[in-house]
Amino acid sequence: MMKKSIVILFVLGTLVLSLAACGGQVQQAVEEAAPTVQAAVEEVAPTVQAAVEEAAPTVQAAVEEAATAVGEAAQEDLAEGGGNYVLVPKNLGNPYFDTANVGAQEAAGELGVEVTYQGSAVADATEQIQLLNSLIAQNVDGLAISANDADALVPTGQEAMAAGIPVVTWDSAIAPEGRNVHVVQAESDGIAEVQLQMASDLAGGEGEIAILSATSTAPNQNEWIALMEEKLPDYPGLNLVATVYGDDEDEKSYNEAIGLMQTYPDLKVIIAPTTVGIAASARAVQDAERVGEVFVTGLGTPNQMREYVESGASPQFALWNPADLGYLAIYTLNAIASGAIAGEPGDSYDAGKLGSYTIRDDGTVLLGPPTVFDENNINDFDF
Ligand code: RAM
Repeated sequence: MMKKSIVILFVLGTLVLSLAACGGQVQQAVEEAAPTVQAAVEEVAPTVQAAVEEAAPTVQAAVEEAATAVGEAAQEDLAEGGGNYVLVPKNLGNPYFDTANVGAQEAAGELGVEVTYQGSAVADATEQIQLLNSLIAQNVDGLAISANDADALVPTGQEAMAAGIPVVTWDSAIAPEGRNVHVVQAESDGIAEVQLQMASDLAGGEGEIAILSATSTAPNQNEWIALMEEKLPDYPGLNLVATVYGDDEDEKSYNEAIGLMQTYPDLKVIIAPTTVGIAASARAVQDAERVGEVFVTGLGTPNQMREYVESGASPQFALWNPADLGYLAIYTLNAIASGAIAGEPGDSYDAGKLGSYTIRDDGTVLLGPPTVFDENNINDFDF
């Protein structure tokens, strides 16, 4: 409509100018012609519009075809190697995540893809979201994330997936709607059970226990703690007196452990379901000269815990192999990013030395059962 008016105005304007030049006779001719010109323009307009409308689907189809071709080419590229993925831990400076990165790099080498390891200094959801936003803007080929918050990261995960960037979580999950697949280190139920069992053994079946966790928003620890609370009635002699948070920072965890021993003088066991918390707690027990009275257990890496197994501060703890977890996360991400699988329940794919995996009905993949470490086997492990 706008265009039509402009054309009419232009034509009339030209005629008015000509009028001024040519005088009254011409003016009359023009005035007579004007309605005819306008009618002609109005007559043509629908035809032009119809032609544009007719062409639109063809143009759109061509655009869609081109986009698909680009997408397929990108997938072929990834299948041939060259994918640019990012392994995002909860935070940097944690040997557990560093070991996961060792496994991720091994997978990258085998797959011929690139994996960079990027995280924030502290285990914090806001900082993690900022990092992820910048990785999405860089249009990386895939993200493998250990999440600092299950719900806060959902919009970010959705944004990545909408941009065609697959999201695999591992270790600590984003809620299902914010990721494609979650790689579970071991059944949560089993992780909760083994920690209570170890605590009960160390306490001789009865006494006060406390939990020293990572951050208060950590999806993995919160799930394990909820399951431990649920199972606690199976251990009627154990009395859970407190749950505190060391934020996966060594010093804060150490101070929280000292605080627990001061507040609860009869405390028998600290369960730390975090590799940072368990090592800091064991050190605190040693420094407080409470070895043999207060025992530390939970989830730790053999290399960090060896000296505390020897000293008796932490005779027993559990974990899976974080290197295998990082390795499996990258194989899973590459299977989706390369188009080998859609990432749906029932999809199977190969994960190199770990064998074949199938996505379960709940959209997760399971690495395997945890290992319990003590003085008998700790020297068989080096991570
Ligand atoms: C810490 C982290 C990690 C957790 C391990 C057990 O390294 O909190 O998420 O899985 O502990």
